[in-house]
Amino acid sequence: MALKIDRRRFVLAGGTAALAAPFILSGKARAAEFNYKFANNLTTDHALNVRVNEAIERIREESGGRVDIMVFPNNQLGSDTDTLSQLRSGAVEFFTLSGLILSTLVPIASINGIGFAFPDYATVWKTMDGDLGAHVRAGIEKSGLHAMEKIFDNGFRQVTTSTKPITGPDDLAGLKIRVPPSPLWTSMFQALGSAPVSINWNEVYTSLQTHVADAQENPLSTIKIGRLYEVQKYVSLTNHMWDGFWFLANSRAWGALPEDLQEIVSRNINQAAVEERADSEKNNHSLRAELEGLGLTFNAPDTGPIREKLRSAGFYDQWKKEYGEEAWALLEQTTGKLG
Ligand code: X2X
Repeated sequence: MALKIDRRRFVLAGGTAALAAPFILSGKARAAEFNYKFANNLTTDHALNVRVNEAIERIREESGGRVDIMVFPNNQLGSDTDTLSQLRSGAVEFFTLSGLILSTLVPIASINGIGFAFPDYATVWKTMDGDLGAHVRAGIEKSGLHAMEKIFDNGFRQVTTSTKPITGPDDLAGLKIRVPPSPLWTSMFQALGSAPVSINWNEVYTSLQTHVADAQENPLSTIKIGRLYEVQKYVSLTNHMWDGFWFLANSRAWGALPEDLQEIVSRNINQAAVEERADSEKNNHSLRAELEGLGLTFNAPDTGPIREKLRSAGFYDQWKKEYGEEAWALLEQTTGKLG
């Protein structure tokens, strides 16, 4: 506050510079004590960016201008893999990342991506806001990163292709499908007999356009913001996996914030996550019609045989071993028996 008044006096004393006063006083121009960067892979119109931007405004106000967070959306600072390195080194202070991609650093973080684990959003939030989520966050904490309590929604993932609709496991066999860089994703589509290729999100559009891959899988909202309807023809509603974004901080940068500022930041970011989840669920109702209008053809296959294929390929047994009995039990606590 004191800083604000001093600056005003200074500016007003400057004669013609008084005209610039309103701009100089605006939050953005004020030099904050903590200037942090937040990177993410989504366009500015995605609900995550909309809600986090609102949170950043509240953080600026509630902290009296001490914390200012600058947003770098749409992989402006590099691919997800590159940005994760920047987060670890402290070149970026905040980053939202899929737990499955984070698993390259924190293996347990991919556990929510187990095929067909969640029947609905209610079960997702019960799990991720409950014991399993806490277990994953404890793992993240040990890796030099800090995760906010509430995970943001990416969504239930659906398969798109340029070649044919997926009606059952036979259509997945041999399919050149792009998956994000993560052992769980590759393992799952290998178990389904597909030919998965690991590609970061910022190269997905081009890889589909040039047929490096014929297919990919993502939630409808992400298919829309990535304009994938321009390079894909079919959407098959497989709901094969739920994926979310952890809001991560570099631990040193997080630790540098005094406790009162940590409280302001985490409360507001967690609020943004809860709001974004609601936006996302609401948007899902209209997205199918919207994407049909943009030229995509939808089908809803019986997913039982796809799930059976995963089971018989030993997918569930293998990943239960990877994560260990304790974590698997935490997952099944809310989802019921898997595999
Ligand atoms: O890379 C993807 O497909 C995306 C955008 O869904 C994630 O961030 C995991």
